[in-house]
Amino acid sequence: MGSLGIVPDMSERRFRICPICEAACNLEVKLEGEHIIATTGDAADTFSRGHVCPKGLALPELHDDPARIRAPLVKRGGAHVAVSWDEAYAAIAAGLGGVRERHGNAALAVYMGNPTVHNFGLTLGFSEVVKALSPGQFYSAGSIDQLPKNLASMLMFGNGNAVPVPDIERTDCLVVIGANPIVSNGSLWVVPGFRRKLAALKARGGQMVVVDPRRSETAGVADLHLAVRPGTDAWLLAGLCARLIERGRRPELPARGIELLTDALATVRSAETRCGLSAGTIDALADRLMAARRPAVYGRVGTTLTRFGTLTSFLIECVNVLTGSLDRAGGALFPEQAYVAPPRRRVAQMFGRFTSRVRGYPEVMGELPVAGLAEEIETEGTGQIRGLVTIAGNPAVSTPDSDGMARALGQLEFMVSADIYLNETTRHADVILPGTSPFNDSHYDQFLGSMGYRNNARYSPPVLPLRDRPDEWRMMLGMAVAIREGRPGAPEELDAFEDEVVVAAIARHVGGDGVLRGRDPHEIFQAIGPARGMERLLDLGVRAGPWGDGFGSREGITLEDMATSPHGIDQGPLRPRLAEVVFNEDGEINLGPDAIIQDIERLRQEGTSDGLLLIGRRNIQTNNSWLHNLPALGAGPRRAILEMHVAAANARGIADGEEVCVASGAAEVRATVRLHAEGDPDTVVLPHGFSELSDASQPEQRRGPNSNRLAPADHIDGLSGTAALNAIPVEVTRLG
Ligand SMILES: Nc1nc2c(c(=O)[nH]1)N[C@H]1C(S)=C(S)[C@@H](COP(=O)(O)OP(=O)(O)OC[C@H]3O[C@@H](n4cnc5c(=O)[nH]c(N)nc54)[C@H](O)[C@@H]3O)O[C@H]1N2
Ligand SMILES: Nc1nc2c(c(=O)[nH]1)N[C@H]1C(S)=C(S)[C@@H](COP(=O)(O)OP(=O)(O)OC[C@H]3O[C@@H](n4cnc5c(=O)[nH]c(N)nc54)[C@H](O)[C@@H]3O)O[C@H]1N2
Ligand code: SF4
Ligand SMILES: [Mo]
Repeated sequence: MGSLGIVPDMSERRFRICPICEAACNLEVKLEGEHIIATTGDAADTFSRGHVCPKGLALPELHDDPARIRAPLVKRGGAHVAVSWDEAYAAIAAGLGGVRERHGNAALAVYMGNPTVHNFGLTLGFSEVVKALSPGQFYSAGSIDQLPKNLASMLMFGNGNAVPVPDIERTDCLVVIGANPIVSNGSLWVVPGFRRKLAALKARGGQMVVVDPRRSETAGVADLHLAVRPGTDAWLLAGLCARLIERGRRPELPARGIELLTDALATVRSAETRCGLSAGTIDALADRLMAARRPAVYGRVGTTLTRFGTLTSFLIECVNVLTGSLDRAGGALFPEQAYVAPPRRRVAQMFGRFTSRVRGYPEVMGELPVAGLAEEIETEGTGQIRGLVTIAGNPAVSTPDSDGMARALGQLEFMVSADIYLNETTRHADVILPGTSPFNDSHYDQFLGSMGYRNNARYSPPVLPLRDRPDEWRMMLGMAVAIREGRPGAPEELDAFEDEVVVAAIARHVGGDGVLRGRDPHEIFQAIGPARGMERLLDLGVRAGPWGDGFGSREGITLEDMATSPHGIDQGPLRPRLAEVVFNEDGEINLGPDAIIQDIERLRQEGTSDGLLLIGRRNIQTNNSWLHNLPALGAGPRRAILEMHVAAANARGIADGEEVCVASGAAEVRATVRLHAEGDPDTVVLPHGFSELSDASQPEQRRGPNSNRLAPADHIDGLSGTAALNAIPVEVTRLG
C-alpha cells in the first residue's frame, strides 16, 4: 500500500483502456520514445481479452491529429486565438460572472456530453464546476440517450442507476431489442467482443432473438429477427408481458403492483399488432421465452430514443421479472465495480421535483431534457438562458432540431466549451478549454464500471506524461476556482482546493454507512498520501469499495494493486444482489408505479402513422459526431447515406444511388439513397453525427446530412422528455 499520483508508466509494454465507446477494451500501446506507433488489443486482458475495433486502432491518429485543440482559445473579432491559461480563466470568470451579475444564476446552464462519462477526472472535476457555478439548469447527453432507462429503473427499483445487464456467459436465450452490439460494441452493457461471446452462447445451444426494424449486423446473425415497426416496441412488450401473466407467470422476487400492471396492459392488448408483428408471432416469442431456462432481455437506443422510451424500458425489465430472470445467474443482473462514490443521502424518486421553464418538462435525476434547451435560450423572460458551459459535447449535431440549437447557441451572451475540436458547437464558444489526448491521462471507468458482463477492476496510468498544461481534472478545478473567485487561481490555491475536495469526500465516506464508517478522517487522508490528481479520490473509492482493503480493516485491493495489474483484476461472474440496489422503502420492486400506468393510457391513445419512419444507425468507423475526421476512420465508402427499402423506393420512383430530399416536420436534408430488400419496408435509415458546415476546416469525412435537423424538438418520450430521435415521420422524394 502506498500513495499514488499520476506517475506515467515507463515500462516497455504500456496499456490503456480505450475511452471511446462502452466496450472499454484494453489496448497495448507500442511506442518509440514518446512517439506512439500503434495500438493493438490486449490479448491478456482479463476482461476485454484482446478485443479491439478500428476506432481503438486509430487512437494514435487522434493523439497526433494537428486539428486537435492543444491550447486554450478565446474568441476575438469572430476568430478563435490561442491564449495563456490565465487569460482563458480570466475570460471565463468575467464572462460567466457577467451573465450572473446581469441575470442571476437562473440564466446559466451546463451541458455535459458523452465523452465525459469515459473520463473520470473530467466527470469529477466538472461536478466542482457545477458547484461553483450553481447554474439554473443542468443538461446532458443522457436526454438524447439512456435517461428513459434511468427513469424506468427509478420507478421500478427506486434507483435510477440500477440497470441490469444480460449474463451473456450463462444465458441460453438472449433477446436484443433496438441495439446493434456487433457495431456499437454494446451500451449500458460493457461487453467487448460481443461476437465471440455470441458464438460461445450458440455453441452451448443458446439462441439470440433480435427485434429491430432494420436487418442490422446483429439481426443478421440472430436465430430470429423480428422486423418491428419503429417506435412501437411498447405494444410488442405489452403483448408479451400480458401473455406471460396469462400463462401464470408471477414475479418470484419481492414485488408489488402486478395487478395494476395487468389491468393496464389489458387496455392496450387488442392493439398490440401495431408493432407490425402478428399475434401469432408474439405468441411464438412468448413460447420461446417460457421454454428457455434463463432468458435475458436487453434494450438500447432503438428503445430509449422513442416516444415511449421509458415505458418500453420498464416493460423490458417486466419481462425479465416475469421470466424469473432478473437478478438470477444467466438472466439479467446488476454488476458491481471497484470504486464507490462518496455516499449521499438516498433519494428514491428523483423525478418531477421541478420542471423546465418553457415547456414544463419534468426533471429526471436533476437534469432537464436537452430537447428543450434551444427554447430555454430563445424564449424571453425570467430564467432565460444566456450563459452556457458545454463539456465534451456537440449538441449542435447530436440533439433534435439542430437548426434551432445552432441558432440558439449563436444568441448566448457567453459560452464556454471544454473540447478537443473546433466544431459545430464549439465554434459558438467565447472560450474553449482544450481536452487532452487519451494517452496523456489516466483512466478509470466510473460509469461503465457497474455495467460489465463480468465484475472486474481495471485502471490505466497515463501512457505518456502531460507537459506544460493541466490534465482535465485540474483544468476543471481551475475553472471552478475562476468562477468562485472571479479571477484565475494561483497554483497553491488549486492545490488547496484539491485537498478540500479530497477531505470532503473522506468526510462523506466516514459519515456514511460503508466500510469506512466512523474511521478517523485524518488517518485516511494521510494514508492516501500527498500526490496531486484525481487518483486520490479514486484510491479512496476503491479502498472503500466492495473489493477494497478498507484502509487496513480487511484483505483487499488498493488503486496501486489495480495500477500494477495492467490486464485488470477479474472479480468473477455477476452475482445476484437485488437487495443492495433496490432503494424503494419496502425493499420491493414496483411493477405498477402511477407514472407507468398513466403512460400505458397514453400508449392506448397514441395514433398510428402509416408513412415512412426515420431511424438511425451506427458504423464501426464512427463515434457519434467526432472521430471520423481521422484518416484511418474516414477511409472507405461514404457512410452518411439513406437506406431505403426497394418497395418504398419503387412506390416513389426512386432508384438506387439517386439524390433525394428527406423532409420532416422540422427540416429537409439532401441524401444519397442506397436500396435494399430487408426488414420493415417503411423504415428509412440515416446515421447521425455528420456535419453540414461548409467551413473548409471540416474534413470531408465528417461531411454529410445532419440527420438531427429532421428531428422535431417536441418529438420526445412523454415521461422523461428524452428526444425521440428514432421513428420520425418523414417523406422522401426524388430531387429534380
Ligand atoms: N461504432 C460506433 N459505436 C458506438 C457509437 C457510435 O457512434 N459508433 N456510439 C456509442 C454510444 S454513445 C451509444 S449510446 C451506443 C448505442 O448502442 P446501440 O443501442 O447498440 O446503438 P445502435 O447501433 O444505434 O443500435 C440501435 C438499433 O436500434 C434499431 N432501432 C431504431 N429504432 C428502433 C425501434 O423503434 N425499435 C427497435 N426495436 N429498434 C430500433 C436500429 O436499427 C439499430 O440497429 O453505441 C456506442 N458505440
Ligand atoms: N439521430 C440520432 N442522434 C443521436 C443518437 C442516435 O442514435 N441517433 N445517439 C445519441 C447518443 S446515444 C449520444 S451519447 C449523443 C452524443 O451527444 P454529444 O455528447 O453531445 O456529442 P458527441 O458527438 O459525442 O460529441 C462529443 C464531443 O466531445 C469532444 N471530446 C471527445 N473527447 C474529449 C475529451 O477527452 N475531452 C473533452 N473535453 N472533449 C472531448 C468531441 O470533440 C465532441 O465535440 O448523440 C445522440 N444523438
Ligand atoms: S470497441 Fe473500439 S472504440 Fe470501443 S472500446 Fe473497444 S477499441 Fe475502443
Ligand atoms: Mo450514447
